[in-house]
Amino acid sequence: MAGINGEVARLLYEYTDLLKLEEGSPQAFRVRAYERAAAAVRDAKVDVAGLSLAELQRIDGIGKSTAEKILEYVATGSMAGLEKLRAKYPPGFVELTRIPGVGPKTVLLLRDELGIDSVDRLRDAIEAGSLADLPRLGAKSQEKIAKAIERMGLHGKDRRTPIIQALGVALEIVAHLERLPAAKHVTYCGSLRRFRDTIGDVDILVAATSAAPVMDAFTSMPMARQVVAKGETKASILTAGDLQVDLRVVAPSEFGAATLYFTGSKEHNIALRQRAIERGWILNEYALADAETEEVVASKTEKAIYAALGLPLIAPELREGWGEIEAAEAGTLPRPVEEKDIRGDLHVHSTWSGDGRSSLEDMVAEAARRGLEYIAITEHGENLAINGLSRDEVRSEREVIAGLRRLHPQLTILHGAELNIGPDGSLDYDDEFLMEFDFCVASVHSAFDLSESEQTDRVLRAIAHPAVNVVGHLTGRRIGKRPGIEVDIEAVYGAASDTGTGLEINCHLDRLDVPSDLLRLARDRDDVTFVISTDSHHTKEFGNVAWGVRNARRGWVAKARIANTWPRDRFLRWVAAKRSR
Ligand code: DGT
Ligand code: CA
Ligand code: CA
Ligand code: ZN
Repeated sequence: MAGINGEVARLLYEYTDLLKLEEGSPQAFRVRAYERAAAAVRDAKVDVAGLSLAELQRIDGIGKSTAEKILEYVATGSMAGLEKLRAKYPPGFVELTRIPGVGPKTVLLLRDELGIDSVDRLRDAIEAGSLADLPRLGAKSQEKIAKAIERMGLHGKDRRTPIIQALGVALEIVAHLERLPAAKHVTYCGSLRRFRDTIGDVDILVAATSAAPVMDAFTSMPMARQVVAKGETKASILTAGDLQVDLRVVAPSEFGAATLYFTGSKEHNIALRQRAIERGWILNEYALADAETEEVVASKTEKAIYAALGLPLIAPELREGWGEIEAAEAGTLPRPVEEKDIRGDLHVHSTWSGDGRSSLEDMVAEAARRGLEYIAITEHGENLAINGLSRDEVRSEREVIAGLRRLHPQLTILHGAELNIGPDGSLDYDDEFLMEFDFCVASVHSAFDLSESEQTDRVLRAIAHPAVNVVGHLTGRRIGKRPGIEVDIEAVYGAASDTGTGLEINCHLDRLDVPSDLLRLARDRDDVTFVISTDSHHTKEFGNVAWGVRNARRGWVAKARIANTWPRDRFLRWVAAKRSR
């Protein structure tokens, strides 16, 4: 959806994060109110830009103070309340709060007692041993913090933006520019199109019959807080969230060459240019052309350029210089999975789970409407405090599902559960009860700071259980917020293969878990089976399947290895095989 909702939601989320510091607790009433408001704006069906104070407040979740902030943003391009908190809690300081095990109170203590206002300074202080004097931080917590910093890989200067934020910005800009009559094609390129987890800056490419109106529309967008540069066909802006966006306008006939060039990666481009040179051609952002006569060989589409270079179209997600050109040439690139290949969704919640937001009836109806052939309803297991289902609730839901099967005869509905893998690898309920489910996902939701061998052991123990068909979001990471657990990935792949257990590729944009770099480590093993699941908590989250598909492509996972691309019968045989072990 075009408009400013994404940008406003992001600012409100940022405001929420800073409020947590201000209030000293993530549970404070105001924090939770703004969090709800941010979600309401993100999910709103209308563009909030055109609404009055009263209309805004009519949206469920938006109160008066949020409505005022939105109006202020529309009128002035900023929110004074947010600016105030930003000044009080600068980015380096906020980064400190993202270190697992370091809560708002500790961060304030570090600042007030030791003047620590960035991760780099904290690292120095730990090395110098100066944390030892603090009353509330023992040697053990110091060690824990030091390890967490190392695992997060935070470096002050090269801060990158999580893909969930960058993609939101990019999609809004693309929609905004697509409305211009002069714009023939609009796309985002760069690391975002390659689907990296984190993004340095957003690159937007427009093919237009005339550049000026595109340039003007771009630099005058409400989200453009600052215009960094503006020429005839190139411009850069900073958004209110401090993300840089580069724009490039080209002629429609150059669009293929330009997309290829600006998608990168640099390594991939260099390898392609080398291939061009070997053929007596040059490849740049305008065209693939003869080096001497300058006659254009190909330029309109990426596909035509690859074809001229003797290659099939290589999916953007693979263009990292990791051997994709050699594999394409040898015909060994994985057959890329596409959204239309996905026949089932195997991780679905409803309001039966404490954190579900659409009813079971609505979730099932939406799955049927989307043409899925099978789904697994997987509410949280009882060990997940407030969100899990008791045994009685599980039995009651089973009866409701029996009714829904009659209502949707085309859809195979598995009654499943998302079990919690305990610190020791134990699961919810008991073995007999677990085998009454049709299908189980098991996921880590706790104890993120165990050692690698402890994490590996708990995951392997879950994999060994006959009721566990799939391990959900393997590492538990939240991109930019929480590093994942560390596991011996070879051991996990080995055990998954031995037992016929699948590994989930979770589609949430802030998870993308299994991460693509770990997926790639399995690129030569066709004995490991994956599933792409949305982990939906709301009907509109089924659409996230597109992100899981792209993460799978980036991880070199061939379609054939993804169980929910299989026809229903084959898929059900695979499910049954594990449960009868
Ligand atoms: P990022 O922004 O750090 O997440 O990563 P990218 O890949 O988006 O990098 P960016 O924004 O600097 O440039 C976008 C693309 O433009 C890049 O992937 C390839 C192309 N490009 C940029 N600079 C060069 C260059 O010096 N040589 C070549 N061959 N390509 C370049
Ligand atoms: Ca970029
Ligand atoms: Ca750039
Ligand atoms: Zn879940």
